Amino acid sequence: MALDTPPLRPLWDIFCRVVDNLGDIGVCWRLARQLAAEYPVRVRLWVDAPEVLAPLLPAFDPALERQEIEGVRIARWQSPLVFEQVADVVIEAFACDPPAGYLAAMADRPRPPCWVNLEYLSAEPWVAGCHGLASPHRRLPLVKFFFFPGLVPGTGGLLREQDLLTRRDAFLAQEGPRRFLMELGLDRAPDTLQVSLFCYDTAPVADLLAAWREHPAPLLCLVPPGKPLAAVQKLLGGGGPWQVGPARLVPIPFLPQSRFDELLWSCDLNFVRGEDSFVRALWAARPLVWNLYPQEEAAHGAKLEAFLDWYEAPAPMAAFWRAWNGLEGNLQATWPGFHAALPALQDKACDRSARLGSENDLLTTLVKFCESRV
Ligand code: TRH
Repeated sequence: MALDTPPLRPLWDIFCRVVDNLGDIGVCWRLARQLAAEYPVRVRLWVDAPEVLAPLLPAFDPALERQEIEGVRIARWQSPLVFEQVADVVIEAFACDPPAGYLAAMADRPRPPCWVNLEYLSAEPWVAGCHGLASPHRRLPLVKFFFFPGLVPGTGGLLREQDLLTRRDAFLAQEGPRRFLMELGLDRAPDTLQVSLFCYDTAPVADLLAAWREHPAPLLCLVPPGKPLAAVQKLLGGGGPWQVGPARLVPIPFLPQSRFDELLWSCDLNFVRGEDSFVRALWAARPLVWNLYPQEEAAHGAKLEAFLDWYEAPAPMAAFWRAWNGLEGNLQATWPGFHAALPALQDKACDRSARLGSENDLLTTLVKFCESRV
């Protein structure tokens, strides 16, 4: 008797090209693992430089060309690409151009896959008008759809695991911040402002330290490796920890992506950058400072202003953010006003996280979008 073989679950392919830093693979891995964990689909993640994943995902073995972790089949995107079959849904992250051979195989399918270009996050008003637009391929019988993450209805939403906010609240309710610091061999006096500093080396860290030197109360600043630590070392020399007036700056190890949220949940103020850490800081419901990925002619300025508008940021926050991104003003002069606004910004952060949490997350939107197009 032929056993009823269950129908194969749909196959999703995610293509990721590592441009620089960690955000391309950071976003793609977060998307892939949530998709595999929460939806009845098979997930393959094709990465041109998979070794970049290793610090974010300790289980990853850079020596293997293919491996499966947390239900995601991770493969090196070689050229030419070796693939057994074309997926039902193809996610092209950040316009990374999937291989020509793969596109041709997509076109050969009786029903071409749903092909989505996952765009960078922006709060700019034009995003909602472009979200979901179709772009026919110039040569092949294929259509690519533009999918824009966003903060408002009518966009693709933000990546958010189903249990994220519950885990956050449980962490806070169970002394998580204290345990997190203890695991780092640290503790903090009750009136200490605890800060995480994840930024680019173009950020005006010297001005920040000058402001903190004059600060009237203790600060504890946790400095991840890479560009943030390099920026501090360039100014202070040596390997740290350092004491700058009342501010103690402590280098911390790079955390697996699955634990990065705990850093943000444990701090009173988070300096974040790029895209993925920025979104995680929004979910952390803590005051935040965003160091945007630098773009020519300060194009990142429009992205910053659009977000400040959406956030209804008070003037001291807007002034500090503009100075932190080299757009206008003196950072040292804007720190006292920004610091004084932190209690109100804590309430604002909770309100914005709750508002975003009431919207569909990005995967809910993306799966619905694709299901109606396969
Ligand atoms: O590293 P980034 O600057 O990546 C950037 C941005 O994504 C930008 O939009 C993109 O254009 C550019 O890459 C090419 O910042 P981002 O986006 O915050 O990514 C950092 C990732 O690293 C994020 O997934 C969080 C993770 N991370 C950890 O997992 N552990 C850590 O200890 C730290 C500091 C970061």
